[in-house]
Amino acid sequence: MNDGDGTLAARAQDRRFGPLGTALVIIPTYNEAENIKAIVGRVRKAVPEAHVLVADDNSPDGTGKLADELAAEDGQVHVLHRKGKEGLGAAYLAGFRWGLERDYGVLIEMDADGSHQPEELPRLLTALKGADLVLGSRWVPGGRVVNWPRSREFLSRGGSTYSRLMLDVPIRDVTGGYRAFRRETLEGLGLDQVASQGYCFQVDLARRAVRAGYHVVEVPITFVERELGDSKMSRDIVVEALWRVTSWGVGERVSKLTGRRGGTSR
Ligand SMILES: Nc1nc2c(ncn2[C@@H]2O[C@H](COP(=O)(O)OP(=O)(O)OP(=O)(O)O)[C@@H](O)[C@H]2O)c(=O)[nH]1
Ligand SMILES: [Mg+2]
Repeated sequence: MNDGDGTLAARAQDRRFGPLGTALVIIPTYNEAENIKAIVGRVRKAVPEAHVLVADDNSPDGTGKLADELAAEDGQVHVLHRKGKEGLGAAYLAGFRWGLERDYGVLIEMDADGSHQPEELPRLLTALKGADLVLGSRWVPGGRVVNWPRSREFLSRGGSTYSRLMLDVPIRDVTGGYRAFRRETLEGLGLDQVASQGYCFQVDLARRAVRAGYHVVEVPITFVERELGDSKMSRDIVVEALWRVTSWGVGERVSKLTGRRGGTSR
């Protein structure tokens, strides 16, 4: 027997996965006043038993206050107010910590701008019954993007392919941010060592999950480009992703050559 994908998949099939427990949908926000009410309403309708946590970085447009209004009306909606803009990765880490301190069995990542459709969440949760981590994927058969310019698709596909080859992770959409984690998976990833902020935050978590031997499953999604509000995508985010992925990849190759163990360094 080899140690390749086939063997890992067979091992996962033999494994028993426990019940899922209550899900917490974490939605990081920075200036999403135009989107927040609609997205929370859609999540509550699509998966009524799930809770929602809005992790807001003190958005100048008052997103946090709108989220407070939603929370006042609905006991399953919660708000984590953070002091200022620190990036998507830091907001998710704070949201994960909040959820892990409580009794949630599943922690979900979802953007506020409607790109990740809450109506697809039941499919992700069904897949998680037989997995440790489920990734909503644009780049597996059946997955697609709606209303993206060619340039953006090129960047995203290229970024995923580069990361997959550089880091040797068998994942088609490694930068995507629509994901469902079992609590135990997050607990096993070493979140305290995660320093990544933007897109590479997602790459970092995915490679940690693969390295740790978790069963990661990609489920096709239809990703819809935001219609309202402004993108927080920036050149800095792309540059951070590029240099971190490159340095992880080079670091791992050097470790292999020198016989030392690599994998989760910053
Ligand atoms: N709390 C917090 N949320 C953030 C921050 N940066 C981005 N977000 C949120 O993270 C999610 C993804 O950001 P987007 O601006 O949509 O990034 P994107 O999807 O790559 O860009 P678009 O395709 O233009 O939408 C959204 O819900 C943002 O509000 C941040 O610094 N702090
Ligand atoms: Mg977006």
